[in-house]
Amino acid sequence: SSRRFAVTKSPPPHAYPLAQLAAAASDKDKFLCLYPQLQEELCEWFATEHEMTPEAVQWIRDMLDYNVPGGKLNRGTTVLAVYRALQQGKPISEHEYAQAAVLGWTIEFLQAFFLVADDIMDDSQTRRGQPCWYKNKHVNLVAINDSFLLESAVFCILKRHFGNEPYYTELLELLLQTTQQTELGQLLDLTSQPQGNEVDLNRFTMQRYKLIVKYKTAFYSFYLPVALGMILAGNTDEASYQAAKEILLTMGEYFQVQDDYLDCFGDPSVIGKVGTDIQDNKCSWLVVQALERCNEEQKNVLRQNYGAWDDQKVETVKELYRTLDLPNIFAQYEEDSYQRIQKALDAIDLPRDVFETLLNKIYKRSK
Ligand code: DMA
Ligand code: MG
Ligand code: MG
Ligand code: MG
Repeated sequence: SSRRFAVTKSPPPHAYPLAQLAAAASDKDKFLCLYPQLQEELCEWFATEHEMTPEAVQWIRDMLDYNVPGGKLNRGTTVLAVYRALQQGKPISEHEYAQAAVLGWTIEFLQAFFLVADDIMDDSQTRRGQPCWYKNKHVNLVAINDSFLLESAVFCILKRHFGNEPYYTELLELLLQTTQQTELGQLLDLTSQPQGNEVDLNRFTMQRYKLIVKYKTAFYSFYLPVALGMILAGNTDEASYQAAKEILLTMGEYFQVQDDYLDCFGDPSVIGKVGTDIQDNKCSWLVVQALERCNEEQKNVLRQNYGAWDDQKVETVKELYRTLDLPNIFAQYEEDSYQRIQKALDAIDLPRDVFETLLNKIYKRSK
């Protein structure tokens, strides 16, 4: 209608690197082909439309390189895999690959936003084998604003590459909703213990745990990439989104249980980060499991040692976990989850290989 006006007009995207895409051997390589273009487009946009100085543009360029492309890229490449699976053999043009990759990058930018902020809130030291962004002397709390910029970049990319598509609003609303769900999850995670008081072990229940991880991890890590791929492939059947969501949230829970296990028992040189869950007083899967198996004396050990930045106390908690056989309990949980998810897959009529590939990427992961 005549009341609508464009608040911002995105210039059209640069030409996609089609020859490079055609030559790339793997999905991951195809995916990586698009990153330099997205970085360039953002920097150009900030410089021309928003008058950013060369110094500010350089800051953003470096900040993106530091925080966006260095992860496993599982979430982003899943969009490609889902999109391909839903074509059911129909050949995909390099242009369509490029579009799917760009959409995948929106999740990687969103993830970078969550991680930069998460590391500040969790008092973490390292991420992806390097100091957390905020730990750099020249960055410090500028990282808070950088995390906001990473989030807003998601929506610049989306508008520029999908703004004219009929399904733009669906993509936009899904990304907005998922961002909010993740932030709510972070709230539950960060407030699972009241600040400054003695540790209240009664709050570490499986019920609370499941709610935290559904919101802070499962929506954005598992449902989002698959749902974006489905929207891009033109799936408009609401029931199939519901069916996918149910199974993907289960996978997301399993993934966060692994993250919690690795936080305590993983090899920092492999997972690229040093664990902080015990120090941070987190409602981790391990502490919930421990409490279900503790006698009163062991409960007291937890009460006196959990939630402190004290290496000796942290070691005492880890020892208790070993005494309670948690590494084996975890291995059993991992096996059970795998079987449970496989079974749920028998009942779904979406392309099974999408979910299987996802599941096999995370099953028994060490990072
Ligand atoms: C992960 O929580 C959730 C988000 C939204 C980043 P976490 O703090 O356990 O993640 P990590 O172990 O990677 O710091
Ligand atoms: Mg963290
Ligand atoms: Mg956290
Ligand atoms: Mg963790």
